[in-house]
Amino acid sequence: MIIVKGENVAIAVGTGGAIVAAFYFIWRKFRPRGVPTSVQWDIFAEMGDVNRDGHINSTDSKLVEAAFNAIPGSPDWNPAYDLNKDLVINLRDEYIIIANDRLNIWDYFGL
Ligand SMILES: [Ca+2]
Ligand SMILES: [Ca+2]
Repeated sequence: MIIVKGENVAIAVGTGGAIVAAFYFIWRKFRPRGVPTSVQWDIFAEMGDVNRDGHINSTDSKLVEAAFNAIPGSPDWNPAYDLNKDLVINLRDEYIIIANDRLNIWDYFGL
C-alpha cells in the first residue's frame, strides 16, 4: 500500500485504500490544531473574518451587508467591517470577504 500525502489530499492505493483515505480525511478534519497568535487573528480579521471565529464565510458577509453604507458615527458603523479602511462599509469590503471565502485560520497559517 502506498499513501501519498499532500497539502489537502491523500491518495491511497491498494487493498483497503478507500478505508485509509477515509480515516485520513477524518483525521485531517478532527486532529488537534495549533492556537493562532493574536497577530494571526488580527491578520485574518482584516482578510474578512469579521466575527473572528476562524472561518471566512457567509456569516461574515451577512454581518458586513447588514452595515452597508455605514460611516463613522452611523448606528451600524463597526470599524472591524471596514476591511479596506476607507471609512465606509460597502461592496468593496464585501469583495475582500468573497476573495477569501472558505479560508480558515488554521489551514491558512499551517497550524
Ligand atoms: Ca468568520
Ligand atoms: Ca470600506
